[in-house]
Amino acid sequence: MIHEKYYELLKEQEKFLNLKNEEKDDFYNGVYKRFKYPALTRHHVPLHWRFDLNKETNPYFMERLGVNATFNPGAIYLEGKYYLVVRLEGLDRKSTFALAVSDNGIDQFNFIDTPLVWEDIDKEETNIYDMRLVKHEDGYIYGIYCSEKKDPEANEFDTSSAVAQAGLVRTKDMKSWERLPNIETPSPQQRNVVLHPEFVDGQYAFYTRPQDGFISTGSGGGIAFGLTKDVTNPVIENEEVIHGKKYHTIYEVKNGQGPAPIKTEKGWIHIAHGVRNTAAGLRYVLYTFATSLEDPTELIALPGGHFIAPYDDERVGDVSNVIFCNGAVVNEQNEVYIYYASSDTRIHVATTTIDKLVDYTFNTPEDPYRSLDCAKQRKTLIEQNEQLLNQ
Ligand code: M1P
Repeated sequence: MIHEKYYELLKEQEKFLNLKNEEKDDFYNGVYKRFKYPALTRHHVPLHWRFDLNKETNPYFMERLGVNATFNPGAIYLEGKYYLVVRLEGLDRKSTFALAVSDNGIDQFNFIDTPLVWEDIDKEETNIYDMRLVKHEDGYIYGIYCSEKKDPEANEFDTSSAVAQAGLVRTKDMKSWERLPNIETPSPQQRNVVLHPEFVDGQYAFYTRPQDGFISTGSGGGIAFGLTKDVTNPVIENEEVIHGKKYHTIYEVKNGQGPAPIKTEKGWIHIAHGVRNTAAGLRYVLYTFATSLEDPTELIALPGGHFIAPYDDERVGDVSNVIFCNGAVVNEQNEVYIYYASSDTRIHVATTTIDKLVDYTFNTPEDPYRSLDCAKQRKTLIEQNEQLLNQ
């Protein structure tokens, strides 16, 4: 028999799930729109994913498998619908992947089926997270994610050190997933590995992030590029850094590719995250850059500063002061939906268009890297505007 509390909570949740999202009216930058409410939170998770509904086995209607957070989703636009593969973190800290879908991409996301599972090829793999979904020209949809295990080299008292590698799965229908071997690279650790959607020189191309520590990138860091002939045995022999970390920038400590780059007439537009240190800990923001259509390792535009940073309530969460993005989609109207998570807790959407993203990426001034040069840069803008205003 189903517990009566279920129907009471379900009614409330249905009201919440039907809420319409609205553009934030106190934010304007001309680049993208922000929305009043997060697009997806842990409150979207179906009740029957969290509670045992049976009154006999759960007389107090206790939450048996709670959800701590829903964040860092991979995204894909298929047949007019917006799909997210959400990082769904249980109360036990383990992340799983769960599929949610919406008709309009900004609200009413519904979780469907059950959390994703596939062949378990590595019993040491403990945590999985941050999937990038990429529709490749070979016809498959690939999911590249972080596959984490306890560091086998750690001493017996060290129960925190971990090794991160790039896990790889693929599907054609978003239902059955084929697990491929982890991607091998010359680096001891990898996170933020992303597949380029097209073949490059007849090979599969990946963005990687060489790192020799789990949190700190150590001697590695930067967004790198590497090729492999065989995606079913993915070995990348060379990683070439195409955008590195740099002193006194928003990517001073580390950076990482976000979703797969978006192809435009002017170049591949990348959304990436940059990390800097502060007295309050690491600060994660998003930035964009462009690479050449002829040579995807050639950087051709790099706006200065951040593209999206934590704003208002987004600043606070499980890991505060973090904006992270591993999912963005483009629909038939060339509208771009950027799914970003705030503070490792909930998912938001920002919307823009291809034209605006190109304008932003190619026409925003570069970071002059020195304060006095920044002052001169702003002085020039002010003087040009004053001339115009005084005409
Ligand atoms: O906590 C912030 C982010 O930290 C990691 O990102 P990076 O590898 O660039 O440091 C990831 O664990 C990410 O999931 C998380 O949001």
